[in-house]
Amino acid sequence: MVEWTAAERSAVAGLWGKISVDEIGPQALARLLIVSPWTQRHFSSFGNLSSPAAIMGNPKVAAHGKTVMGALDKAVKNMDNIKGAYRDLSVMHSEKLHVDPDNFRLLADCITVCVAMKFGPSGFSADAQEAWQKFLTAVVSALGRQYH
Ligand code: HEG
Repeated sequence: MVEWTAAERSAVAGLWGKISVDEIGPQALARLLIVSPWTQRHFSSFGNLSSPAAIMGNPKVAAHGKTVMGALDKAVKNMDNIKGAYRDLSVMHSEKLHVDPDNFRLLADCITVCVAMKFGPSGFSADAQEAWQKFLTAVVSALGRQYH
């Protein structure tokens, strides 16, 4: 189980309270599909992903980005049992969707980049980044659990 300091808990909760899932979710998923194009293979039913502009303007990418980002709320609310909170999601990604677990880390990094661009040096201090990346690492690990 991950241990959290009071400062880390408050940094994660504070950042999460400021994040718009509807803004950052679509940006982060679009960024993943552009920066790591092999991830597009999971989204062949989403229509046009032929260029960065197409990906950023694709409504199915935007909708799924909101779904994925919205799922982080469960981890924020269960910081002491993120593995338990994501048990079913891990099984689904492993056994049904066959997503390579390396891709969870890549998406987490895209989320961090988008959060950093949004809040800048004052809102996303090094302290806040430390707590946030620790949080996302726990999320990535929990999602990867079914693969271990
Ligand atoms: Mg996944 C579905 C969360 C990374 C590919 N993902 C979902 C769903 C959630 C979710 C909540 C909907 C579950 C449901 O319908 O019951 N995904 C989620 C998180 C993260 C993640 C929290 C990492 C932070 N997903 C991820 C990555 C890929 C991927 C990296 C592929 C590169 N997810 C994927 C696909 C689906 C979901 C293909 C099904 C989409 C659909 O058919 O609508």
